[in-house]
Parts: sequence; structure tokens; C-alpha cells
Amino acid sequence: MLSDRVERSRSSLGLFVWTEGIRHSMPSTSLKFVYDGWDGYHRSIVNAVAPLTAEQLSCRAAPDMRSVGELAWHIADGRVDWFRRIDAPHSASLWTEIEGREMRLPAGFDAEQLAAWLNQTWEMIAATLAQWSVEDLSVTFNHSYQGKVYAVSRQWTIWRIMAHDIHHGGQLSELLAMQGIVPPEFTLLGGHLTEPPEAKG
Ligand code: NI
Repeated sequence: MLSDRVERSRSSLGLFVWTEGIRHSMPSTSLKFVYDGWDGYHRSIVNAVAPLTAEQLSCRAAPDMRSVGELAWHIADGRVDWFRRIDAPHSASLWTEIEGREMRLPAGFDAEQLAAWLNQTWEMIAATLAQWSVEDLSVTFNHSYQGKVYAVSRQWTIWRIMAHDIHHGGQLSELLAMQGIVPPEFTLLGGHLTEPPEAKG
């Protein structure tokens, strides 16, 4: 078992964990630890879309389905739309930016804009994971949906958005493959870029 090989030592900060062969002390309940790997998935999306041309970004499977660019934009906007509900760091200013748009998508956006917006919204997620711990996940907000009011937790919301990144990321990967574009880290590795430490002995 890999976990048996991880040196564990209780301290005031929590467990020591191994990351990429380097021992760091990190609170075991930090969301940065719990959701480790999501950052790599985000990076693989950005690296996949950043070099695309306008024509490649406009590829879609059917007229009523999202294009490559629209999918990536939707991933970024979806992060803000749900993270603002849990009062995540930086989410309010990003939401103001979205509300200030005249159209759902900025007209004629390019890959550079898209990568920048993905990175901006990732910084919101990264700040949230860095600042919050497992104990913060049970906080709820009221959400009305189809005539009912739900007490939605931060845990539910963060999982929803992680799943949303991956769900639409898969669609994006397919649309790229249809065009003969196969970014190795995104399509072949599935965006899972975190390398586990080597087993000792
Ligand atoms: Ni969606």
C-alpha cells in the first residue's frame, strides 16, 4: 500500500504528506490537500486550448451543442456561478465581471482570452482550497430549485464544480480529437498530472 510508505508524523500542523517526493507539512484537513490534482486538470485544459485557432475553437459536434471555445468558457463561468454562492474568495468580483457582460459569451473571444479567463477563475478555486479546511465544508446556503428550498453545503458545491470541470473537459477532449488534436496530458493522461512519489525499497 502506498499509504503505508508515507511517513506520517503528528504535529501541531497535522500529518506530513509526500508530494512529488518532497515531504511537506500540510494540515491534513486542508482542502488543498484533499483536492490535490484538480490544479493539474485545470492546467491541462488551459494548455490544450491556449494554442487553438479561431476555427479550431469554433468546432462543435452539432449545431445546438457547445463549441470547443464555448465549452471552455462555460467551465470557467460555471466555477464562478457556484463559488459565489458559497462566498468563496474572489468570487464576488469575478461574478460582477460576468454580470457586466452584454452577452453570455464575449463576442469574438480568442484562445488567449479564454486561457486568461480560465486562469482567473482557477485562482479563485486555488485561493478557496488554500484558505478552507474540511471543517468549513458543512456550511450551507439556501438554494431554491423547482419549488423546493435546499440547504446546499460547500462540500456539495465544490464537488459539483470539480465534476463540472471534468464532465465538460471530456467533451472538449472529444471535440479536439475529432479535429486530430490530441494533447498528451489532457487527452491521453485524462488531465491527471499529479505524479505519485516513487515507492521506497
Ligand atoms: Ni455545464
